[in-house]
Amino acid sequence: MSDQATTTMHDAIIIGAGVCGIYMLHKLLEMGMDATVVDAAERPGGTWNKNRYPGARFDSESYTYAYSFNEEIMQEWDWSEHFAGQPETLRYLTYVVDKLGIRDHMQFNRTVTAARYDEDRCCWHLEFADGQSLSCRYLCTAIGLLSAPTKPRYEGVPCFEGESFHTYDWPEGLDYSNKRVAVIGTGATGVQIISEIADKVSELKVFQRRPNWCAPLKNSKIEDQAALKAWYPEMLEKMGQTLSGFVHSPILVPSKDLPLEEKEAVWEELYDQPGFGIWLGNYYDILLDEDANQDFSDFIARKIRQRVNDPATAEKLIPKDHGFGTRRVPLETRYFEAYNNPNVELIDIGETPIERITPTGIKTSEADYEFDIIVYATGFDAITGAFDHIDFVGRGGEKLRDKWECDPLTYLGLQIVGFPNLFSLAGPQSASVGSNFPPAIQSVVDWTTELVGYLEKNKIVSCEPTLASEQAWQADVKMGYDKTLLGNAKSWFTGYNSNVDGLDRFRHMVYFNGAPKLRESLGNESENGYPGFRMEKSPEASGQSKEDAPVEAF
Ligand code: NA7
Repeated sequence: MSDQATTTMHDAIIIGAGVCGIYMLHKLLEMGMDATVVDAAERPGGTWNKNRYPGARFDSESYTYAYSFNEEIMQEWDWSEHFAGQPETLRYLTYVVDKLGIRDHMQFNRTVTAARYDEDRCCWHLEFADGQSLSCRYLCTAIGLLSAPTKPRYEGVPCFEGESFHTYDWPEGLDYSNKRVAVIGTGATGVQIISEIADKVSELKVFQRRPNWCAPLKNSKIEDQAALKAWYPEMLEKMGQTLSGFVHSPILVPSKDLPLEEKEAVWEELYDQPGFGIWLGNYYDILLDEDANQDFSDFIARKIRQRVNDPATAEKLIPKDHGFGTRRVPLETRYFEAYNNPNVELIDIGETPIERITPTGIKTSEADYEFDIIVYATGFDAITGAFDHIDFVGRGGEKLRDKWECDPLTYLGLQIVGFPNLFSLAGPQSASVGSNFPPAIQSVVDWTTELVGYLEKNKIVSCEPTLASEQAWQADVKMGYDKTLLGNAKSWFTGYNSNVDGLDRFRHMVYFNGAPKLRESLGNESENGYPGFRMEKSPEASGQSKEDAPVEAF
C-alpha cells in the first residue's frame, strides 16, 4: 500500500464509466457527495466504447435501452434506428455525460488492480496499475457484465503471423476487405460480425463449436420521432410491468396443448416482428416446459432449413443440445443467408476439432486453413470475471475471489457479507443481469443512492448484509434457476466458460425472478429500515469508543 498521506480520499469512487457508472456518478454528485469515476478506458461508454467490431449494435430497442431518468434527455435525443449501431450508442452516452456536466469527475486510463477495506477507518483503499492510490468511504463497482474477454486455450495462439484478436479488442480501422478471415465463435457477437463482413471479405470460414438459436432483428430507421416520443410514457409503464424490463410481455396461455396450427400462426407473426418479442413475448411456457420448448424449437429449425440453401450446413446451424431461448438469443440480419455466399464456409469443430493455431492459420483434425485475420468471438469470463481482475480484500483479509470461488454470494446482487460499503451495482445476481440493463440499473442506483443518504444522515460508517439475508438471497436466486430452462443450458447465464480454469461448470450468476420482484425486495428493505443489513455507527455518533461500538442492525 502506498503512503496514506498522499492518498486522496473521496466520499465515493465508482469503478467503470459505462451505462451504470455514469448514472451512479450523476446521482451521487446530485446529492452533494465528492464522487469520482475511474475507468481503464480512455473515454466514457463502457461496453459501447470497447465493442467496436463491425456489426456491433443493439438487439434491444434503442429507446428501451436508453436512460429514462431525465425527461429532457429523452426528448432531446433522437435515435436514428430502432436498433442503433455501436457508434450511435457511444455518441448517446457521450452526449449524456456532457449534458449532465459530469465529465470533470471522471478519470480515464486508470486501471484498478486492488481494493482493500480498512476496518479501522471504515474506508476502501484502491491501488492502480500506475502505482497511484485513492481512498473512499463508499466503493461502487460498475465494471460491466461482459468486460473480461476470454480467448481459447489452443496451442499456438500467440504464434499466428497475421492479425488476430478478441472481438473486444477489434483494431481501430482494420481493413478486412478482400482478406481471408476466420471467425471462431457463434454467440451474439460472432453472429453480428459474420453477417456484416460475409460479403466484404474474400473468404470467411466460421469455426462453430455449438450453434445458437438466432432470430431476425428486423431493424429499420425511425421515421416519426414525435410519435415515438409521445409513446414513451406508455412504453415506460409497460417496461415497468414485465419480468424482463423490455416492452415484450409473454403470452399468458400455455402453448403445450394448443393445436400446432394455432401456435404456428402466432409464431409466424413473431418471426416477422422486430426485436426480442420472439423470445420474451412468446408463450410463457416455452422457457419453462421442455415439450412446449421443443415445438417452438422445431418451428425455428424449419425456418433455418428454409433460409440456408445447403441442407448439410442448415443441419449444422440447428442447435441440438439446448432449446430455443435457453441461452441468450442472438438477433440477426441475414445471418443464415451469409452461408449461401460461395465465399463463406461453416466448419463444425464439434466434428473436426481445432488442433492448433499455426503461424499461417488454423489446423483442424481434417484440414490446414490459411488466413490473414483470425477473430476470436469466444465470449467473456462473464459477470465475475471483471471482479476477479481486481484484488478485492474485505474484512479480516478475506478475498472476494475466494469467497466467490464456488458460487457468487450476495444480498440483492448488491452487497456482500465481509465487504462493507462495497456496492456491486451490476454484479452477479443483480437485477441488471436478468433483465434489460439500463432500467434495472436505474432502480438499483436510485435505491443505493437512497441507502447512502440514509447512512450519511445516521452517521453509519459501515454497512453490509447479514449472513442470513445473504443466504436467503442465494436460495431465491437458486429458485429462479430451478424454475426456468435457462438454468440448465451451458452459457454465460449459468457461469459456464471452457476457456477459464475451473469454470467448466454451472454457477448462479443471474437473478431470474424478474425485475419487478427485485424492485419489490429493494423496496421492502428501505421501507422497513434495512432489516437485512448490519450497520455500524461511528463511535462518536453512538457515544462509545470504537472498541465498544455494537456491530448489529438497528
Ligand atoms: P458468447 O455468447 O459467450 O459466445 C461465445 C462463442 O464462442 C460461443 O459460440 C462459444 O461456443 C464459442 N467459444 C467459446 N470458447 C470457444 C473455444 N475454445 N473454441 C471454440 N469456440 C468457442 O459470447 P458473445 O461475445 O458472442 O456474446 C456475449 C454477449 O454479448 C451476448 O450474450 C450479448 O449479451 C452481448 P459454445 O457455444 O460455448 O460451444
